[in-house]
Amino acid sequence: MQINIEQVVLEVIEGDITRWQGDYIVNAANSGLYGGGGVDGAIHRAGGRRIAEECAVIRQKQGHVLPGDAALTTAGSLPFRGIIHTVGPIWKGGSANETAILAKCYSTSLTLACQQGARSIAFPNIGTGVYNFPKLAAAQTAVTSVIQFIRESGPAMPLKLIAFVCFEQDNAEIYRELLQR
Ligand code: AR6
Repeated sequence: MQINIEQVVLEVIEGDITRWQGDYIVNAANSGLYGGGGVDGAIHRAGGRRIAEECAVIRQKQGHVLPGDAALTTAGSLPFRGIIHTVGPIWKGGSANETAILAKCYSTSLTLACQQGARSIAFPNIGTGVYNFPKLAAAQTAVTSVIQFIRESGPAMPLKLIAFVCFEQDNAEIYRELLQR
């Protein structure tokens, strides 16, 4: 399912983000960039140990990545131009700035992608697995943040395709419904 916002295609896909085709994929990482379960585990497994080695270099150079921030590595053996590792908020009931942090994950990742001249990027449903962010609220934040970024960036923005890759069917349905509105 696709919609257009000011020359940019927003797409909802169901599946494994490591199988997507495009320039950059976003990883839902932890602050230490240590790898883990969920989409993080899938990306590290599929891309090989070079990704973990690059994450270790980032950790040594700049310390932990704060929630809402992002760091860039190559994609190892995956066929992407790179991987943007962003750190979502751990859900603590909603009063710990979780929504603003999640929105920042999307805008920071998009900024980083644009700096690289990316034409396409795919996001997983950041925060909605191990970190427990409620799915509907997370999708609303993701869509709002991405649309706001597109509107603020204007036509010079290199990104032409932004995909929401949903591993779970219920998330895909939530995104389809939100984008149809
Ligand atoms: N492709 C796309 N989405 C996926 C895939 C995949 N291959 N596998 C899982 N998902 P999570 P978080 C979905 O837990 O909540 C890690 O251990 C999954 O169904 O991966 O931000 C990190 O190291 C869910 O909808 O990320 C951190 O410690 C979404 O990805 C922590 O988990 C996010 O779930 C981050 O937790």
